[in-house]
Order: sequence, then C-alpha cells, then structure tokens
Amino acid sequence: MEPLITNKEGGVFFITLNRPDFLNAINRDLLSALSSALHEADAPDVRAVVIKGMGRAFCAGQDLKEASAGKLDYEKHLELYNEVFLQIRRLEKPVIAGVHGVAAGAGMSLALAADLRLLSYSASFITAFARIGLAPDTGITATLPRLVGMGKAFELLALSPEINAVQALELGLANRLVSDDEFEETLIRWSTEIANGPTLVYGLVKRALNSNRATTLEEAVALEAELQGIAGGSRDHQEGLAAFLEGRKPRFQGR
Ligand code: LHQ
Repeated sequence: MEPLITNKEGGVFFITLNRPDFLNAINRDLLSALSSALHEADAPDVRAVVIKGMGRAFCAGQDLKEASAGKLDYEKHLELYNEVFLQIRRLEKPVIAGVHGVAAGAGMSLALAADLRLLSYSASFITAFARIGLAPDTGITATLPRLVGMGKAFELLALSPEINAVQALELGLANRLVSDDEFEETLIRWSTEIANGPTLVYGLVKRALNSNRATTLEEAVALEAELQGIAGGSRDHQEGLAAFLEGRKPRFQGR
C-alpha cells in the first residue's frame, strides 16, 4: 500500500497520509513521499494544499516501531522532518490541515505547520514527545507558542495532556470545528474557496508572518512595505480594484 496518496481537484492539491492501520504513523517511506508531494505542490496551478489522514486519525507521529528497531540516528533523522516542516512554511500558498481523530507528536507538529486547521469533533491533539522521554521537534517549538502563548505551550509540551477538539478551538489551535459528518465536504468546499482567493497575497501574508526579521517596529513596517510593493503590482490587485469599482465579485488568479 502506498504510504501517501495525492490528488488534485481544481486548484487544490490534496495530500492524504495513508497508513491507517498505524494511525498514519510516519516512517521513512511516508516522510520522503511527503517531501516529494510538497515539491509537487509547488507547481503554479496549485493554489492551496490540504494535508489529511486516512482512516480514524490524522497522524500518530513518528513510527515508534521503526524508532525502537534501534536503527534511527535521531539527530540525522530529524533533518528529514525539518525539511518537511520548512517546505510547508516556505510554500507561499495556503496549507490547510484537515484534522479528524488524533494528531500526536510529529503529527501534531505537522498540523501546526499548516496555515489553517479544520477540525472535526473527533479531533484531538497530544504533544506526546515528553510522554516517551523526547524533546519537542518538527517545528512545534516555533509554532505552538505563537498560537497559544508561552505558558500554555510549556504546559502542553511538558505535561502532554490530551486536548479535545473544543479545547483546541478555544486555545487557538483550530480555525474551524465541524461535525464528523460535515468534515470531508467542508474541507473540500473551504479549500476550494481559498484556492479561488487572492492566493498571491495569501503567500505574502505567510512570508510576512514567517519572518523573524521583523524584530522591531521599524523592521516590521519596512517588510510590510516591501511585500505591499509586490502585491500592489499584481494582477489580482488590479482585479480587486476593478471588481470593487464595478460592484462585482473579483475573479482572482493568484498572480
Ligand atoms: C503506532 C503509533 C506510532 C507506530 C499508534 N508508531 N504505531 C520521534 C523519534 C525520532 C525522531 C523523530 O521524531 C520523533 C517525534 C515523535 O513523533 S515522538 C511521538 C511519537 N508518537 C507517540 O508517542 C504516539 C504513540 N501512540 C499513542 O500514544 C496512541 O496510539 C494514540 C494516543 C495516538 C492513539 O491511541 P488509540 O486510539 O488507543 O490507538 P492505539 O494505540 O490502539 O493505536 C492503533 C494502532 O496504531 C496500534 O497498532 P495495533 O497493531 O496494536 O492495532 C498502534 O500500535 C499503532 N500506532 N501510534 N506512533
């Protein structure tokens, strides 16, 4: 069975983790397939990316059977995880994690690397690292405190409580929460809507939020001006202005 399935519908590139018998735990094959899929997602006709899991979970993190076989050099292995994390963050188009069932360890890191999270009521998050005596990885120390603040991030990373879907929404770990029945349809509808939006600007929003250069107010406004220079020269901005003046809905193309 392929560890990962991809398909494209309209401008949306769907990436489905496909090891349902192991709650989509990540082994080497899945990790490298994920990296290849994210390369593919860089194509100009892809305007939004969805990452989701097959079966009853989003992803249970590193495959612990592979880890316990004793052949993994963790520091070296993390280079592969880090590459995937950076691919998601550097992809200048919206990445949506569709989380139903559990997202644990590096599976939670993966969900938090995305720009938006749609959850179903069956979703839950467990950082899980400390539970098995590991430090947090795959970018979660950069994403989690930005979403929930330092104090909560420490609690979640150190004490590893299970966070249910409602708690996740309250904490800011979810953008939207829907019933299990509505989940698939909402994921398709929402990602398609997003893919039809001004995706060039979405990419610039991502670049600005990613930036660690903006450490002072002066740097923040300078970066905003640089990015606005790019957006201001785009076709989508022309279309947005025209649509406003003509009193109609804009038809964005992502360029
Ligand atoms: C699994 C896994 C799994 C293999 C469920 N692996 N089979 C670490 C090391 C090195 C470098 C890179 O980075 C990392 C980062 C990490 O990701 S560390 C954190 C790793 N993940 C975990 O510690 C979570 C382990 N899993 C669990 O705690 C539970 O399975 C959860 C709470 C996720 C779900 O519990 P249940 O709903 O009760 O399901 P289950 O435990 O019965 O699992 C179903 C099957 O999936 C079962 O197999 P079986 O053959 O018995 O049906 C599990 O063995 C398998 N599975 N997680 N990570």
